Amino acid sequence: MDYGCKSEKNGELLKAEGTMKKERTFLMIKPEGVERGLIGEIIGRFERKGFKIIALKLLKISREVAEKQYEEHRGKDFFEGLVSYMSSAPTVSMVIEGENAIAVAREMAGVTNPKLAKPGTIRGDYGIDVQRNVIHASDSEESAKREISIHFGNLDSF
Ligand code: IDP
Ligand code: MG
Repeated sequence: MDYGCKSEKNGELLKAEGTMKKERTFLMIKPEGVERGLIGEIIGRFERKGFKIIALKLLKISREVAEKQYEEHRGKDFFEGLVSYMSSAPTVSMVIEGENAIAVAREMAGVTNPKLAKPGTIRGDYGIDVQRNVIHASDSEESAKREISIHFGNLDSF
């Protein structure tokens, strides 16, 4: 069965067409999303899509937490700017749960560069530039597990 949610970037995550898998993923509304009053709009999109919010918090994260979050990018030219930016002002972190949550949330976020992201995606609709692209969404099961644990610890009983 084809659920029609394949895309070039996330196709591999959804290649098991017809397999609906209940998952959790980690999302973060970046500082400019909070600053511009987009919290409700963004959370609303995930609620209307049918995802359940498992955990939610608004806070300014430390530089250390931002570095852990983006560990895979350490050494790249944008790393310093990215971790400084992400720890510069409040963000909203959340864990959502639902069918194929990881890949579907990535689809809803859109591709990294807002100029290339499709209209109707969060980045396509609200992103400013590649750093200020409004939202972070985990890119795999492994990342989701790791990122949930960095920001919320053990949520297994929730
Ligand atoms: P993703 O957020 O779509 O998974 P990644 O390549 O994992 O994209 O990059 C993580 C974050 O780092 C991006 O969301 C963006 O904020 C920032 N970033 C990525 N590439 C660049 C760049 O070339 N310049 C500035 N920031 C970048
Ligand atoms: Mg990434």
